[in-house]
Amino acid sequence: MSSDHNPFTGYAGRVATQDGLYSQSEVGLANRNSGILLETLALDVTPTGLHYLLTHFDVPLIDEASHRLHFTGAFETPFDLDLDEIRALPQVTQPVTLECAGNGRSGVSPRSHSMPWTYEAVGTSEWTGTPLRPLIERAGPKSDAVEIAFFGADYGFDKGVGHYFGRSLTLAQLAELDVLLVHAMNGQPLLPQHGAPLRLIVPGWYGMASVKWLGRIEALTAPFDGFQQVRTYRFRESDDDPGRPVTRMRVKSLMVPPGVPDWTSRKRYLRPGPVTLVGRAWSGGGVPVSKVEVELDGAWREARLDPQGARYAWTRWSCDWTATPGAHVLRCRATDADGQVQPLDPPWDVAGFANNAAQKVPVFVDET
Ligand SMILES: Nc1nc2c(c(=O)[nH]1)N[C@H]1C(S)=C(S)[C@@H](COP(=O)(O)O)O[C@H]1N2
Ligand SMILES: [Mo]
Repeated sequence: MSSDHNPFTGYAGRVATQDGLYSQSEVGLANRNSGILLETLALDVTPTGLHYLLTHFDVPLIDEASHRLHFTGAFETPFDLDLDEIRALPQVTQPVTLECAGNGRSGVSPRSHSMPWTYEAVGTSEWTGTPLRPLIERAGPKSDAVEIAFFGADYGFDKGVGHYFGRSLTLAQLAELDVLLVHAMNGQPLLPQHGAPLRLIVPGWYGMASVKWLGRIEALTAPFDGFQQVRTYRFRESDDDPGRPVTRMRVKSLMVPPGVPDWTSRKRYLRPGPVTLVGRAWSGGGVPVSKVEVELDGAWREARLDPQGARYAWTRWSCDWTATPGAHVLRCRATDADGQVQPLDPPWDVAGFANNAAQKVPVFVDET
């Protein structure tokens, strides 16, 4: 019997969650959207196949030979470009740290029913492409244009609303941000899951702004009201709060979990004696990290910071510790040049966005 019951309309609200217990749909999301392996935090650049993934709908499989990027809407001179034309423009390669705004969601209680990240939705890649600004200037936003919207080729439903993944930036934001139109990652053409053949990279902002599978850039004469712009990626105190947009990444640090793990619990086992803890720290908006502290044996100790490399890439830190027998919980927290410090407890947000609370790594130190 056919039914006209459409499960995507009449949205009944997100499923309730329970701390520490994950539903089948959350596990399904976690299987599609992998995080980095924290041991790769030892590297400046995350190996391509180990970069985190966040894809809302299905990965569109695009034929690069026929793909075109359309500049449409309120531009004086709309035009199209194919991939060869984009690769013939001035090229830059830049390491950029990308973090998902939902990273840390599992630490926020009650947890929003969505991709249940713990710490690992972050990575750094060397992106190659062309700066976006000259292309926007060439298309020439009309005098009444206020925002530029970026659309991916992926379509799906969220909260009963069907839409192509789309995000916008105001003209003022575009003037400030070093947005790139990229076709390569770590010296190889983009992989399908990372937006092949073309994506945006918005350095210094959470990942949602870096639209994958980019096909259309549209100048708008009114603020963009797309789902991914106004219905989500907003900091909200409660469900009826209109909220404030999520933009720049918050200051954060992570460590490579020391020692060796237990297979299923991932708890760490370490021998007593000297150990060098290492990790990475970053902040948003190109603001450098000024300090990293590690909590060892109940006291916060300042870590060594490597010199900051590229403006939008994370910084390596290290700290020596003499591990003493027993159970310990190691923590690290970063401070940026604007004086922003990571909190020890997760900041509240309905959807669990931008939880930059200090990472906790339980370790057990023993002779045997
Ligand atoms: N078209 C499209 N672009 C997208 C997304 C998406 O689902 N569709 N996810 C965004 C989010 S939320 C993040 S965190 C980054 C993740 O990029 P990655 O999967 O290459 O790490 O892509 C962003 N761009
Ligand atoms: Mo994200």
